[in-house]
Amino acid sequence: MIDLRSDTVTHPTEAMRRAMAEAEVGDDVYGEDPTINRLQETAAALVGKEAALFVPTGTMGNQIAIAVHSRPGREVLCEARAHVVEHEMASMAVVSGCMPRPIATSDGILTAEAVENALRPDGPSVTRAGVIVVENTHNLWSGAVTPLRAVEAIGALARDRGIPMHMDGARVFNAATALGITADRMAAPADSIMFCLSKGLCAPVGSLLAGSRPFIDEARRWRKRLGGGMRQAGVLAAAGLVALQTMRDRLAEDHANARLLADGLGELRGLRLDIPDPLTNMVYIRIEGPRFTNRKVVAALRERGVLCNASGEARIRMVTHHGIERDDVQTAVRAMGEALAASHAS
Ligand code: TLP
Repeated sequence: MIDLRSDTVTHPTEAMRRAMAEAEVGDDVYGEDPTINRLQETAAALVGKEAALFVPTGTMGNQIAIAVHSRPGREVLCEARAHVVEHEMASMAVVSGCMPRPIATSDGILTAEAVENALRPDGPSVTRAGVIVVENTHNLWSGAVTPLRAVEAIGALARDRGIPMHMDGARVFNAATALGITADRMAAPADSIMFCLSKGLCAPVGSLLAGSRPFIDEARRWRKRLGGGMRQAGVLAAAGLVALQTMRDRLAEDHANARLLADGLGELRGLRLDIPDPLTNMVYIRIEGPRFTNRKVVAALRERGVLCNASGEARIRMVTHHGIERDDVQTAVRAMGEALAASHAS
């Protein structure tokens, strides 16, 4: 099977498995797991923050950030298709008592101007802003990259208004790779950043939340509150360290393959690419014509050995990652041509 459903389907490498087997461990609730401590220090340095916290998932990292930065009765300003709105099970409402203020864009790139327009002057019947969340890369916008300048402008606005800014950097290394900059520059304007080890970096489990030391001290309490206090999880952190050391440099291959995929799909009739020239590792397409549904095409692709996800808004998402080679991309494009023909015939 050529599995293009997500970069989350990647498996740990041999080096990760060896590191996991040999990891030194301790009880991390007591702060005594040396491998986790090393991962946290490494992660903090990579994104240029004082401290970092190992969390089981990106969702938990984002939601802890919202809980620490905001408070009940406040708004979370974010792009309208942000993961914190679309895929985190209404956590911001359930866990933090916040509601989203989704900001619609035409390309997934949040600008300071758009955020400023969404901020309302304070008054007796106005809900206050609790935190601004910038997602980079932006999953539901074909892995769009918010340019550094835009992130810096939002950061300046946030500071000016005294509103914390969090970056959902699940794929921040993809963003940094696409822009040819380091992740610490991308993270600098944000008060906190979450990034995932278990996507394009191929670790089996885990994400990091990074920020100032007082922020991380509070985040650690929230992690425990949510049941995320892990014990000898150094076995997982060991894979994460290998992921950070060995897997960042190859993300450009995934981007090149996504571009190849977009180019191939772009030549087929019966579909439209959301963004014809993706910058990172995601391609979103829409199936054209009333006779096709994205689910039907996804099922026809599965029969041909290609897995991808039907997404909302009648779209299909395809994600490139470690283990997907150029040949697989070409096979997937051929399969899509056949799937469209088969869906048309049925
Ligand atoms: N994204 C997953 C699904 O939840 C959609 C995927 O397959 O892409 N932020 C962003 C931008 C994400 O894309 C994801 C996961 C998360 C946060 C949450 O990470 P996890 O899955 O570790 O909770």
